[in-house]
Amino acid sequence: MTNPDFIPFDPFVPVVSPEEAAKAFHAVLSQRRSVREFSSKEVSPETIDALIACAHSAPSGANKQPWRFVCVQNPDLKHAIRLGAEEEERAFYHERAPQSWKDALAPLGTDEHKEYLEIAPWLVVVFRLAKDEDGSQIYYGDESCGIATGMFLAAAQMAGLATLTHTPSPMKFLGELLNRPSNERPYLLIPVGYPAEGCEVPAHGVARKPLEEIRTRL
Ligand code: IYR
Repeated sequence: MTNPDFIPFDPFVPVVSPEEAAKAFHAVLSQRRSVREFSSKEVSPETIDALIACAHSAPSGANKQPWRFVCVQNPDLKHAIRLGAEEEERAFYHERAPQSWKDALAPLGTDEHKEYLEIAPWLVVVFRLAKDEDGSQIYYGDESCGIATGMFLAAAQMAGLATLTHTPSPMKFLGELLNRPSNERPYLLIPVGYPAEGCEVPAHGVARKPLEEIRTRL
């Protein structure tokens, strides 16, 4: 018997073959790079909303949709976020990070200075629900937020926008600065905008391990 709570599924059908469709998508995604030099060129709030709608289409454990996106455009708030992040990063680079981690980061040329947090037109801060608003449990919150965030990044790439997945650690200051409820945990800070003119990215980041190394066919 048909379940009355179910509706017919309306699958998306690409106009080209599955292989062609996937390769076309890969052609777009393969040009994505994490960017640390942003232009201050504006991006409309409607554009950011469209990216969030893409992220919000993600699957989640028990359809709990345990993500919240806080979109910061206000210069004073961006300044405060920069100061908070730089404080954490200073401690990271000068006290907390083991030498092996700093060595691994050396090719990126990163340090505690994060001026891009004020230059990018938007800082999209992703929060993960630790408990649902009604106090009920969240299932696979990390996985769900990871998938949604990946879809956000892919959508930004599709829109010709640059992003950075920034994780100042610990990120507790973000919940405080942005006045978030106690059931939310900061998950990721994503500056979104256009790359600065003449923006450079680490050469080594283009290289991907061969597919054969990361894929097993059985
Ligand atoms: N959060 C620091 C350090 C850092 C860590 C990783 I793992 C990176 O891939 C890049 C940076 C920073 O943003 O500088």
